[in-house]
Amino acid sequence: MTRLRRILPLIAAAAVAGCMLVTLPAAASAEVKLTRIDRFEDPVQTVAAPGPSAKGLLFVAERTGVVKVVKGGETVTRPFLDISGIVKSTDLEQGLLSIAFDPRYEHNGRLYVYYTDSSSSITIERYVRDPDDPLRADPGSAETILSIPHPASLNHNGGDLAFGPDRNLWISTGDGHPICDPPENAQNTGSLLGKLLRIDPVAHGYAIPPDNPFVGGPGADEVYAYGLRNPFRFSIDPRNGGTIAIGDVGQFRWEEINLLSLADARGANFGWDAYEGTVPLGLEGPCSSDLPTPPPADPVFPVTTYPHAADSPDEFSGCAVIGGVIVRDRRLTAAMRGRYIFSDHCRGRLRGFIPEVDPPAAVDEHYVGVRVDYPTAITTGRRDRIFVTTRFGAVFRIDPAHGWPRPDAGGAATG
Ligand SMILES: [Ca+2]
Ligand SMILES: [Ca+2]
Ligand SMILES: [Ca+2]
Repeated sequence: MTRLRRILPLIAAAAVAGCMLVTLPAAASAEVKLTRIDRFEDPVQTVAAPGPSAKGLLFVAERTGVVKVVKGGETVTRPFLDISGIVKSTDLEQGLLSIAFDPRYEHNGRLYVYYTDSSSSITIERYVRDPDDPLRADPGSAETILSIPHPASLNHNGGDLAFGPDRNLWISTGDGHPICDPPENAQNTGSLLGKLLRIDPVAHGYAIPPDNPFVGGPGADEVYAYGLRNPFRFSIDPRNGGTIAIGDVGQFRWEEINLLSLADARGANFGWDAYEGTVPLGLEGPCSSDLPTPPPADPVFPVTTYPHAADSPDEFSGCAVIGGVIVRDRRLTAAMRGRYIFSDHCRGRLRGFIPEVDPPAAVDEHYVGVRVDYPTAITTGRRDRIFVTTRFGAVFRIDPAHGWPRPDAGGAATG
């Protein structure tokens, strides 16, 4: 999200002007509406934890390093976890960026946090729930799982965390530089920057899944896919063996969504920095002193891209893609279910397409009728509810626009 360097002053100025917190109502034709859960301080992600002990709980990560829990619609005053003392700063793209709960959370109480530490390294750390209090993590349980030195601390820190249906922990990292990736981290399979990583957290530290693509040969064993610029948000839909969708933030021209089955993503090269979107990056302008990147032999191009500057008011455009999720909430209309929805940090309109993986394609892409101000994440919680987290505080749930249950919702009892 390099352009946040330019965007944030604009955001700050607009906030001063008092015009930041307006959320437009759903359009008359919208199939969904937004229900506000609560307000938080610079929230980055909203997730649920599995298991009976976390039933009815919603966890909201704030960029300062605080994780709050919402119970029964009320935000609990005492934080679930507070690591603000070790999160170095929230300048530009730093801070606590993501959290993920272990699929076996009910039994092991483990959760993982992704943040930038006092030396600006990308840090993945594990905490354990307080055995006597499901509304609190034990701050003394911290264990660093992975630390990745980061050369340009303010930009391209990634990063997202998610467990896949394989029960491994998937991690997205930025390329480590504001523009043009001068060290060619993204194309270097020996670097952990500009990557999709896949590790198996064990009792202490992590193991390498033996079927990771670079095990037994050149390339870091943690790497599952490469050629990413700043994959700020990705998600894994568990159906059919797993589908991964990665929103990779572009440089000056193109934002992109990449979509693949987990099997096809193995060893995939998403193209950066030979390509921005589907366009060769070239060595003009600010990249004129960069080294040329040989075009990858077999790059995986995005299923959809959108430009920074739109030629028409109806065209999707923006500054930094916010990758989302495939809709599975059975309360929503048949037209919404199975659709992948995403947004843009600056424009905030939610957009969706039908994801196809064989071959990868984005079909029937259009707006879904709602927008928010400065989204930071679109995530799936319990019962497949979808949450939209926004920069200036509001967290929303996506609900049916016309009441519930809908006649075509099927399986209404799941709600
Ligand atoms: Ca470069
Ligand atoms: Ca290797
Ligand atoms: Ca790409």
